[in-house]
Amino acid sequence: MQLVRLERRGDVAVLTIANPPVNAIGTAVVAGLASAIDRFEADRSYKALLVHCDGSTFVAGGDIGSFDDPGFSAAPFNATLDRIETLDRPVVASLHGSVLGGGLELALACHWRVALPSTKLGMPEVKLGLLPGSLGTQRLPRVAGIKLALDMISTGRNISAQAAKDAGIIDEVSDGVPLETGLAFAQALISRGGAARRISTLIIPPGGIEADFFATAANDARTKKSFYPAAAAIVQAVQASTLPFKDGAAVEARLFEELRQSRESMALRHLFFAECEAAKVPGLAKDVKTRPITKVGIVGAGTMGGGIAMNFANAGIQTVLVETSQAALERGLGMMKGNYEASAAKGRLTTQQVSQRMALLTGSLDYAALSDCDLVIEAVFENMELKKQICARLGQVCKSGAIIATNTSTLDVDVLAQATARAQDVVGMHFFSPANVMRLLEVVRGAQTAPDVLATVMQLARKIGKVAVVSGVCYGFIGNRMAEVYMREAEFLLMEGATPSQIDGAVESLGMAMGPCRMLDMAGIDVGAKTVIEYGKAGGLPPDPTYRAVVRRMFELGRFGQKTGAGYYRYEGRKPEEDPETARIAKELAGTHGIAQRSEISRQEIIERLLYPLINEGFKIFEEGIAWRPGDIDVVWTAGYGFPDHKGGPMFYADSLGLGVIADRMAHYAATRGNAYGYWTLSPLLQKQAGERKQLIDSKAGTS
Ligand code: T1G
Repeated sequence: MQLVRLERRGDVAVLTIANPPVNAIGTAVVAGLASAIDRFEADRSYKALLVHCDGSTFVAGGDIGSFDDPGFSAAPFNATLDRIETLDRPVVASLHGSVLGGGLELALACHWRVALPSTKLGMPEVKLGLLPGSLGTQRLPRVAGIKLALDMISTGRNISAQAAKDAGIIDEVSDGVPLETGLAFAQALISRGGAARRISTLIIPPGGIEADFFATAANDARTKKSFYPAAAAIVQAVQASTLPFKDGAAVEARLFEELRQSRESMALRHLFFAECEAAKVPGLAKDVKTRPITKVGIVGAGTMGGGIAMNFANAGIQTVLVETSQAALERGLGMMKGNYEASAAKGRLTTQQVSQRMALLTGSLDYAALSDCDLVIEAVFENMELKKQICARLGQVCKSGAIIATNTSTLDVDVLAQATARAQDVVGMHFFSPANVMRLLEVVRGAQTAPDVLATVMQLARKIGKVAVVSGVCYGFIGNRMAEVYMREAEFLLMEGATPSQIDGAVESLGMAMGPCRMLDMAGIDVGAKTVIEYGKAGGLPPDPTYRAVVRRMFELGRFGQKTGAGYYRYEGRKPEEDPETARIAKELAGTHGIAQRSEISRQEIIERLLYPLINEGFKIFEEGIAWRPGDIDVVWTAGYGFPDHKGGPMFYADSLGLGVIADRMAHYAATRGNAYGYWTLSPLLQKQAGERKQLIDSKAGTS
């Protein structure tokens, strides 16, 4: 199929890019553009050139995959943009869909721009650790002003067609078919003798902004986004738009190339594709028929049930919550209303939207209210017996073909599926608290989960704005199973004399959003303790009396974290303060269990003991086929647990550290701390890859 066509429509040459699925600009498209421009230049019978795209969107950016090519260069595309801009007859871009990155840069090199009302425009390169590398940092400020340009490029946010018109980025918003609206605009231009307009010739008026504007922006980038080199580079590149165009272009080119080769950008580009891959279910045909979901039921209107319900109301799906008492039901509905009203107070929702969403949320004390739901999710607290009873009732009450989902965070989905007596309809949907905010959704496929159930839930996840990752059945699935070993070492370190802030500070210095102690204090030490206790009942705990001794002691003492004002930290409101009581508890436990305390525990040791077992567990999860791809594990930990995305997630980070380093340090801790319970035993895959000096990405392990 021809990626770029040039066809005649009267005295307008129509250049069509057809490179599904998003018309990304790669070398072949650039070559097609160049030859189309050659033909347009040679044929003087054309009075104007119209640039548009086939498919669902105008160009949505440069081909991200091509940025890893050693020989990549933005120069050919940039030279083509210069040719377009210097054409001596008017060039019109007709825009639709998501006009992003290189797509918007292509549009800005044209002389005129018309867009459908639903068009979104943006420069999201910063989300990939990059900056616009095809003159976007030079043209956008010239046409939209420095401030809006810097805001759009620094945040990567999209703007609407109307906002783009108001800002002078596009010339007209008109509904219809992009080809026809573009042709109409071009023909009108020809008949009124419209000229070519070249943004690169515009001069940014000096003095148009505060004298310290860029200095402030640069300082903000350096202090608030210190893990993201693109933030400061973007300020420099946009500031260079105040120079002559060619000089600014040279600054942009240098900075783009530096960022393209940065570890941070490689990590973020890896995550972009990992998120796309995570949505795919190996072996499942793309066109498998999904089950319609028009009404959802939630059992339990507590923190999780209410948060889960809000996701569906936000997507316009009717949702009924079932509780055991009117008081609990009203508490749940009231909490949701309060959340919406808080969003409205911040201007994120209108009062009308609050009412619309609340109208979609109803409550009942009777399971019969679930009988017409297409999907029912149980979201009661983590107790296997209770969940089995509820699943058995749902197996009876839910209509034929309804999907039954459990929000369990660690329990065996297959056991719950059996309890329903319709295991083929059952799947795990593990939301992360707060469920209406956290993007991650672990979709747990049971042994008998029907393929169309999996496909339906994966499709529904996108609709409610979640990043879904499929997990097999094991204790804690992907995220919590890895978090378990991470918390294990955190608590050993506490008993050995490290403080919560030393432990949290160590991993937060790498970019973790929140260290283990603050994380569990927020999620609730009682929640953490109960999962450990349940796991013990299921026979899953190592026969190690010191295992998670701290969280169990905290639970006994009623120190549940933020919710009780004390946990690993003491809380004045939400602010964590070191609590001498925690050190006393840890010291007492150390004494009970004969654990030697140390006054000095290095930051490096804390980082290694927290992250290397976590990575090792990720290797096991991959080689056992619990996760289909290492990237799935990276998505879980960056979208659900605050692992730094500029490090690409734990598995990408392992490869960048070097598997040999991890293997050596695991062996060191096995030797110095003892390995009676296998805490430091390497996964066979990690052992193999490290031994062969290979990376994880070189392995073909795991099962599809
Ligand atoms: N390059 C390569 N592949 C891309 C791509 C891109 N820019 N955008 C999407 N895809 C693939 C994606 O991997 C998936 O593939 C399929 O398209 C559908 O994507 C030069 C340097 C456009 C809003 O960052 O935000 O331009 O899995 O499932 O939900 O200076 O894709 O099907 O095989 O996400 O409808 C800037 C990234 C690049 C836009 C559509 N542009 N893409 O969402 O589909 S850098 C971006 C998106 C740049 C210039 C700089 C979204 C979308 P597969 P999808 P969607």
